[in-house]
Amino acid sequence: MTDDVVERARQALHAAEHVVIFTGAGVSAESGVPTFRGAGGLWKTFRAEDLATPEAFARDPRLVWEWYGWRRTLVAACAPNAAHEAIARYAASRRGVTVVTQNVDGLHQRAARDANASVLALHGTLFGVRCTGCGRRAPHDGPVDATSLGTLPRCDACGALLRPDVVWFGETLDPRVLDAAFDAARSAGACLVVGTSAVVQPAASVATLAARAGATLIEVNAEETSLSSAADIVLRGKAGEIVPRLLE
Ligand code: BV8
Ligand code: ZN
Repeated sequence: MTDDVVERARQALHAAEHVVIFTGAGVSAESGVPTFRGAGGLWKTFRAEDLATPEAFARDPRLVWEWYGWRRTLVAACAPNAAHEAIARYAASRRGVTVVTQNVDGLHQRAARDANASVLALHGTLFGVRCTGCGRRAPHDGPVDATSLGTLPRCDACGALLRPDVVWFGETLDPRVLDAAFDAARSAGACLVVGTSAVVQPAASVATLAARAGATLIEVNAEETSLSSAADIVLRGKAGEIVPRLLE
């Protein structure tokens, strides 16, 4: 990747009145959080059908909680990397920047807390629960005892099982969060897509909607993706190295 391409991307971002930054698991890879697809990805070892669907939870909530508890502990030991930090500083330092993430690891939010910027999390959070009975949501970041059905977390209000506050396959996304992301995409002059294979819908439409609305599409990814051919500028490499060069 030449300085010239980086400069072109910097200029496209600078010229845009509205910028959408759309991220996936690859932005957190250098923090030590496993991605989903590709080498070392979670879906190489685990089946989404067994762990990340409402049917899986109905069948075996203990197994699902065990897996989410493991991921929570893993992510809690990770810290935001140079890409999360550069994105948070950039979003806090200029108007018209919307950060949209598919990640449930909270690392953008942890970086943004220091930089005082907000994040649209399309797929929810590992560090929250939702009641399967009354629908109440609450932060929940402690360890989960998944030794048996009886030890799983339950709702204080109605006694029903609590579930991780993430969006599983076959579930609809929170319409307010999705609409806010789509609105930002439609008005973006530039869309920076970082570390996503862009195969999960409707999330991936953030990038395609922005491109269709005329935004310059900039992809930062270690590998080629389904989006690469549609991108105006492709920056091949690690998010933690490229993103700070683009945004600072
Ligand atoms: C829905 C959250 C409506 C919880 C996740 C066929 C066609 C189109 C769609 C479908 C279809 N069949 C089924 C569907 C729908 C389905 C879907 O899209 N499936 C795909 C897989 C085909 N979508 C849904 O079910 C969605 N809901 O459609 O609702 C509906 C409802 C009912 C009835 C009818 C309709 C809900 C989807 C939500 C799924 N939830 N998980 C959890 O995490 O436990 S998805 C999962 O994938 C992740 O959470 C993540 O958010 C998401 C996206 O993955 P990526 O972030 O892109 O990660 P990935 O590993 O794939 O890629 C990493 C990238 O990083 C790679 O490109 C790699 O090269 C790069 N990289 C690695 N290291 C670095 C790097 N880049 C830079 N630097 C590095 N260092
Ligand atoms: Zn309840």
